Amino acid sequence: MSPLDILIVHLPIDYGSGRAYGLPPLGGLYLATTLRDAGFRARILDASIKGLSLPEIEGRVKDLAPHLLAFSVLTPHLRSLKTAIDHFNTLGWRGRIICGGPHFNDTQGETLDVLDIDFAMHGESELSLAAFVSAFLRNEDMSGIPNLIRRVDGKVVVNPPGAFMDDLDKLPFPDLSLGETQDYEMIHGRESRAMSIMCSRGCPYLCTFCDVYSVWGRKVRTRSPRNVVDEMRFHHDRFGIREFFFRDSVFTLNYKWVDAFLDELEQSGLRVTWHCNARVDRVTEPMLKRMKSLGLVCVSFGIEAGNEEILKNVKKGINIATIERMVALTDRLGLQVNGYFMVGNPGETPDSARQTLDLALRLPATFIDVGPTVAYPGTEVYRSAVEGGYLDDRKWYLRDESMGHALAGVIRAGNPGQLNLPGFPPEEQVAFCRQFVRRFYLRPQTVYRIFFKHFSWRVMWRALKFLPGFLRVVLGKAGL
Ligand code: B12
Ligand code: SF4
Repeated sequence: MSPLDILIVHLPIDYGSGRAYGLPPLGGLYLATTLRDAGFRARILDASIKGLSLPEIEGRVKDLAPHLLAFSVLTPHLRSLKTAIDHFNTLGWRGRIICGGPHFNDTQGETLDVLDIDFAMHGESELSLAAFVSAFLRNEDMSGIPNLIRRVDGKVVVNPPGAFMDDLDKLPFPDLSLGETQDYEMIHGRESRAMSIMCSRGCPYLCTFCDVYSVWGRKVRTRSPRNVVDEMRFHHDRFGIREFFFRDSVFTLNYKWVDAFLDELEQSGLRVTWHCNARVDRVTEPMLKRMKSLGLVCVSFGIEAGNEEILKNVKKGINIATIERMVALTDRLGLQVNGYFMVGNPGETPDSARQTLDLALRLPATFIDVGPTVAYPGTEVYRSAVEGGYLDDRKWYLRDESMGHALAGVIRAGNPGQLNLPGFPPEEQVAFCRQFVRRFYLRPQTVYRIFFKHFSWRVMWRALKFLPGFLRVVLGKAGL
């Protein structure tokens, strides 16, 4: 086999953690597919979903022998990224390394100072990475490549960003066959295989903890409904995928677009199951009903807090009455609700956190996802945490220690980027999150909702496999 031009790797946060449930990483897939279409030999290795160990990753890299190794990086991956880079450098790895992803959008050149790599990229990268790979392989000048971060004479130079792509229909359909990626499934999915999909990039809202704008900006760009349904058909026909999760920040943002999409989906005759993210103030009864009639099974709402003051502090733009009304409506229409909650935003106290838990217990939600607020660099919460002195170390993300993260929605460990709030320190926030998960899931209503109200053998089987690990984490026997 001839060597690859580039291998794009999504690293695990913890090496050797074993296979997890989850969906394909769209970042790496879009990049690899764009590069393939531009004539390069590109592949993707999702070491995150497989929870590979470093020697296993090394083995795959040696087999594929790419000229370029590309890592897709969220802030919590910095520790495993540094370990990987040191490892490959120690091995005398002769290829070059480039990194990109949300972390580099926030910190741009800074991280190059602590990582022994030559290249990184910030921002939307499909076109700029293709330009880079071409220049790299031909040994051409790189000064004009948008978004590139590199060293010139030992100094880090950040090239200016390129314009966002305005016609997202020009993106290729992310091609799963560029990885060993045929076995993705959601823990609460109805089918044996599922795919992530995105119809838009950008979000106009201002939630202070959110890092989405650093990659995509506030202006929303949207694919045409026909193009999205064509993509669904592509995954369906080529890989037998019948379940999709729309990862858009707010799938229901534009009511006209949603209508046009549903028209296309109806006309296509595709029989699929799907999930989406939405805001409680951007859904209506007729819309939810029609979405359900065309395969929607679960809506994930960003609820965040059960205290009006905290909702205001994070600029969420919703109130508790709307949350209660719309979650009840969604449930009444026979859809499942997944609620995203946070603990430890500015102003949070143990009392306000308890109000959030009370709200979660009151709502007819089937699933929740709760974690402590982490001040990702680039977000407003980061800036206010630095100003308010809530971060013990403003460069916490460069610290060589465990980055806590959620394990399938269950908080496993603390994170040095949590806010050290008066009267509510990070360890208590983590302990509270565990209690939150325990109180929500280990009660008859939730068991009924998950297993009996929407009965599925697949969900039952996955839950049984997942149960021992889940109990170990929520009962505090693993992680900390
Ligand atoms: C889907 C999603 C997930 C899924 C991932 C499933 C999967 N396999 O993809 C799940 C639920 C598992 C997840 C988990 C987490 N996520 Co998440 N997630 C998202 C979400 C909603 C969409 C990601 C996506 O698919 N984007 C679409 C693709 C096309 O964009 P992209 O990946 O950014 O890639 C583009 C560029 O970044 C760049 N790029 C990316 N990789 C590379 C690599 C190279 C070499 C180059 C040059 C460029 C480049 O080019 C790409 C194309 O333009 C984003 C928010 C958002 N709207 O982006 C948050 C987001 C990425 N997640 C975030 C976080 C914090 C997490 C968690 C840490 C949360 C937690 N506490 O547990 C975990 C980490 C899990 C892990 N093990 O890595 C943050 C990241 C913040 C940061 N600075 O790191 C985001 C931005 C949301 C937020 N909170 O603001 N997440
Ligand atoms: S949390 Fe959701 S609604 Fe708020 S800014 Fe981020 S993506 Fe937009």
